[in-house]
Amino acid sequence: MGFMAGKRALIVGVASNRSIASGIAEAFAREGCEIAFTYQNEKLKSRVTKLSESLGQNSDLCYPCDVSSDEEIDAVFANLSKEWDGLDIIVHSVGFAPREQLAGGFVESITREGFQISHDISAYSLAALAKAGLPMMQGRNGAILTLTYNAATQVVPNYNVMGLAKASLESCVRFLAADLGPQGIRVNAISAGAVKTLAAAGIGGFRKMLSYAEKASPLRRTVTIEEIGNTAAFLCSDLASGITGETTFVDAGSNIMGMVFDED
Ligand code: NAD
Ligand code: 0WE
Repeated sequence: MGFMAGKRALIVGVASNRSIASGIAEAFAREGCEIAFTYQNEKLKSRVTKLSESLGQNSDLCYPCDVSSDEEIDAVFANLSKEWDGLDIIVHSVGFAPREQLAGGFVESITREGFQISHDISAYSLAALAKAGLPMMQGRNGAILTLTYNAATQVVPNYNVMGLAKASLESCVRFLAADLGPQGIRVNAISAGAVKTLAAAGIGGFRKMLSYAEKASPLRRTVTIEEIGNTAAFLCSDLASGITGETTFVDAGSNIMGMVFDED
């Protein structure tokens, strides 16, 4: 029996089979967790329902949810509560800034609108999902998990306003953890190393970033969505019952390095 047997999770953020959320879904299913999914828009619906089916899940439990809409967020839980009498886990694997925010200098690229959109979609949405999902999570050992990136605390060229949004997201994890802890709900983040997903594909110089990680990380490689998924399964299971408000790095050790020398 898997270590998540009897758990029910909602996973937000699958866009393809390379999504970090897909690696998380795979690990959850393997460990015996039942999974409901959301998809951002109709274009992504069939990919999400196919993943759900391939993991042996009930693909009727796939709901549309653009996290910029309170109505769509509320509808997810209204629909899910018709099928499930409770919810143990919410996974938030969503991040977005308008593309032009992620190129060039920080001062040059940042705009009021870019700031607002990136913080709304990438940070506020975690609090919004927690708020709307809370009634279904009462009276169980609940867990909420989000995905962040080290540029929340250390400057990474071109990540720009997304770094500010991830800093806000990580702070949100701590405030949620403190607020929801008395109700038995734990809230954590995984800070993942760079992985080639759809969100990364459009980024100029991303291949260079991956090859830098291969040289500069202690493990001399990048991480896989399977490794992130396994850590997510642990953090959302009762094995991690003493962990909340924490950001756990799954980055092949990259974040510990203060300086890196060229080996050749
Ligand atoms: P991805 O493109 O597969 O996933 C991003 C998801 O965000 C997609 O499913 C997309 O539909 C969703 N999304 C964007 N705007 C949305 C909206 N308005 N409403 C609902 N959903 C929306 O890419 P990914 O790399 O798997 O990203 C998942 C998370 O992991 C993000 O928070 C990202 O910042 C974080 N992360 C990624 C990396 C990396 O290198 N890929 C590293 C660290 C952290
Ligand atoms: O969080 C991310 C990606 C976030 C992201 C990606 C896109 C591409 C498409 C947010 N918004 C958008 N908007 C789009 O239009 N990562 C951690 C991956 C990533 O993105 C970078 C990185 C890394 C690493 C951008 C610049 C520098 C490094």
